[in-house]
Amino acid sequence: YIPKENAQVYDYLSRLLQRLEKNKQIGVLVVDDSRLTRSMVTALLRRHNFVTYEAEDGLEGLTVLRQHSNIKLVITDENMPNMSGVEMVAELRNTFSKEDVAVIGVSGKGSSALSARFIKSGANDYISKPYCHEEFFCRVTQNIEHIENVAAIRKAANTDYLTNLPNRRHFFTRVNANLKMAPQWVCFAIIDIDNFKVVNDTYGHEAGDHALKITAKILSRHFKYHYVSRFGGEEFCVYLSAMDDDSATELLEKAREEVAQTEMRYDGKSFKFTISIGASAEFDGNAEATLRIADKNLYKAKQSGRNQLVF
Ligand code: GH3
Ligand code: MG
Ligand code: MG
Ligand code: MG
Repeated sequence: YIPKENAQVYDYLSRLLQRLEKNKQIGVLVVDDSRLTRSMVTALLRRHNFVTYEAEDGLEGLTVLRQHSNIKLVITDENMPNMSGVEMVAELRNTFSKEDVAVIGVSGKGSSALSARFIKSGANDYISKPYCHEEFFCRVTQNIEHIENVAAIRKAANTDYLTNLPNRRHFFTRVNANLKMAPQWVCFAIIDIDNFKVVNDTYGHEAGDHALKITAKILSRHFKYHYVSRFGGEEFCVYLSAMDDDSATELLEKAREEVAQTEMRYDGKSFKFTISIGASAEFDGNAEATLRIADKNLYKAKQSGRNQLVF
């Protein structure tokens, strides 16, 4: 039993400890031409477990930022030789969005015009000197949490909740990015579980869900060098690249065989099922056309008795 007041303290402390644990993975870059200021600010940050980096002007700041992908926050002064803080923020925003790297501009006492310039050039926040440690850490934590929340939302928007595979949206984003590099050979394979309705009807929806997760794992293993996603329902889609028709056929057949041989176990029950695959490597720059052919081939596979690949 923990008394109510103690429970609140306990809750606060455990959140604080979690935060400090997470901070060990997070890089913070301090950009300032004064060595004394840099070492004071980084010492403060290290007390909260952050990994710290330093740069003495905007130009060096950009270089250090590009070298370390763990940097999620930049705290910058304005007046520095070579490149000012505001100039550096404007420049880094060409590469890093506000959701990837947060920037806090440090402005002098009563200099609200500078605070506004920081925000306009792309800083997430500003802090005015002199500041107390409590305000400093409130702003640092708030900005870090903003970055983390956006990353979590992005991941959720791109991931299928049941199987943890990339979802259809992410599939097309990735495929389109890859197609921009003009690959020589491109193949899409649509995979559909056979008579899956029977699995649900016979063993229950939960057993069906479990079987979908197992199938996703098998497919991820077979297509680990390619790109597999859950397209919806009991349907998956694979984007194969950097191969040829024969090796793609072999790979797809192996995946089909393993699913057919796998004993799905759930809640004391055990069952098996098969998959049908429609694939196509007829690609003339239009991915949708290739997918349409793959889909037609899937239909043919179903028509010809299921548990087979039509390429
Ligand atoms: P076919 O061989 O022609 O593909 O037959 P089928 O029964 O697999 O196809 P149909 O499209 O008739 O049924 C698909 C079934 O997949 C119906 C639906 O309940 C089930 N299903 C779709 N998504 C999920 C899911 O997330 N979990 C579970 N348990 N079942 C799902
Ligand atoms: Mg200065
Ligand atoms: Mg099906
Ligand atoms: Mg289906």
